[in-house]
Amino acid sequence: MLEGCVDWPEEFRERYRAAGYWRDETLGGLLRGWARRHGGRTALVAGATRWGYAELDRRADRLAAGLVALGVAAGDRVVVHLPNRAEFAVVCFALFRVGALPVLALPAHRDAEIAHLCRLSDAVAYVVPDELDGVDFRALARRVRSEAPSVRHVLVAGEAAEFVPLAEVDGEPVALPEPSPAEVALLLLSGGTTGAPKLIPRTHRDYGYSLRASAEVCGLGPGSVYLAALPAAHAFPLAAPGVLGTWSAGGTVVFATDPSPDGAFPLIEAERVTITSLVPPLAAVWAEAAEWSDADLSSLRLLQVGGARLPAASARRVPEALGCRLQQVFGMAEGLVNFTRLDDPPDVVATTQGRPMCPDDEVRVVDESDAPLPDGATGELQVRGPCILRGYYRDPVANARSFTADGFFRTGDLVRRLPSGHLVVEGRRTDVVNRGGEKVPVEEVEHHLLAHPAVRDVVVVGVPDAGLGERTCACVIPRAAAPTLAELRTFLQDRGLAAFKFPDRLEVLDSFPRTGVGKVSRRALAARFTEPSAATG
Ligand code: J2J
Repeated sequence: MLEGCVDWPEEFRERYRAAGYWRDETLGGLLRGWARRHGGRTALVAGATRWGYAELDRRADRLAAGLVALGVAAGDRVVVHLPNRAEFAVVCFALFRVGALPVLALPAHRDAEIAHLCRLSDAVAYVVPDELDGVDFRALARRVRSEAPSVRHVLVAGEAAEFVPLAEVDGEPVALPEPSPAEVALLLLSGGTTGAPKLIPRTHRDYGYSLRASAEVCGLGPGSVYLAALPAAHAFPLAAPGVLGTWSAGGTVVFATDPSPDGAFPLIEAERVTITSLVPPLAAVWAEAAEWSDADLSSLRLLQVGGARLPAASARRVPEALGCRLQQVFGMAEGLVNFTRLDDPPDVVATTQGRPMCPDDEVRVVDESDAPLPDGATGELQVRGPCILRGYYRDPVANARSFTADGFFRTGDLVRRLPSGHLVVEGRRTDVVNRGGEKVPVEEVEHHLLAHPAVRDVVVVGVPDAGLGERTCACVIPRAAAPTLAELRTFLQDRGLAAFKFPDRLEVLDSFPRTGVGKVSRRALAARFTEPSAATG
């Protein structure tokens, strides 16, 4: 296995192979099989682009040849920073075939996150669009390159300036050695952990199983049309079952670049979309828009909602407004995915976040000292299974904290398990604010804010928000004159942090409440600011 990764112990590898979860397959090889089986069917619709499976397969081979000619080799890491465009799919599959690993950055990430990812992974290449939402990604690439010397190539989808145009990375397909199915295929970003993004190694065979099983749970088939409304680089729209699961079932993927009703509804109507996945705030916006929109959404069969807790009232209203079924999905890039099932009673779908995808996912709910709790009691969720990582990439310190001695992953989520095995998410233990599905690691934000000259000390906490579930509040002890919220946001923007991490609110304090052992009490601070305040802005 790739250096810096932790493999499953032999006993578990045997078990997962014997049970048929893990197969001798690679992600690049899967596309070959899909192209053989569904060659003429439409795999991908993205803007004016409409490719069949055979076309996607052919393009992946040509790009793989071009990458090899550039010097990209098996085991290399490549930071892929592309929005929902056709190139996203071709780049990923070309890399899978080379045996190089895409590191999937989110479109919202900026200098701070990208430089961190490039350095952490020693990326040899960085793939960007020319521009997106008014941001020049070539300028971003120039800055990142100056901080991450390992990046030898910047590949640009579109106008490349001094860099390499992605369209010219092309060659006659060459025979490449097939990577081992046990090898790491890609590195996903962790959303749920403290501090800067961590990298999650996913192997060909564990990801292959995950997307196939997700597609089965969701009843996908060749008639399924999946709308990728959320960024495809995120684990939920990528493979739960998302883009890859839809292809494993022979269906069609439609890429949206704008997930709002204005962007998505016309695509649903035009392409007869049958399934999509959303975060809760977006689902609420869609439900509201469906009341006045005259777009024909009647093809929609299943709406998956996940990434953050969906309030039960929304869970009842959303499917009715959109005229489809709801499925709650509680997943994590670390591998566990829970789904409510298509035959679960409506009440279970409305009030739980589903049960684990795999029959051999081992789930336990524990108290503060890791002692197992009975069903119905709330505690931390710990999991082990065929798709669940055994260690973050190159992070022994985080690994010592995040895994138990017997290999269970400490999710940091506080849940309650029902006798049926369904889980109800009650909160989080780790310091991440879940801002409507976008995960804000508060320590990372605090670290940046502490560099502001007017900030003596700062704690960022989550406060309840009707729309997002939670939003961030920066509690600042100033040096002299207090900074304004706008100043802090501009400061973080200048430091190249993704905009969703900017604080939504500012509270200026003289001191922080402390716990009995003298640590700042985040809980007491958050409780203090659960009501809106006039002091923002
Ligand atoms: C409450 N909290 C949830 C839910 C995720 C499928 C779906 C989502 C993700 C994802 C994913 C939640 N209710 N329904 O990777 O494959 C919070 C939990 C979790 C963290 C993981 C997938 N669904 N969460 O959101 O890695 O706190 O993955 O630990 O981004 O999101 O975040 P992330």
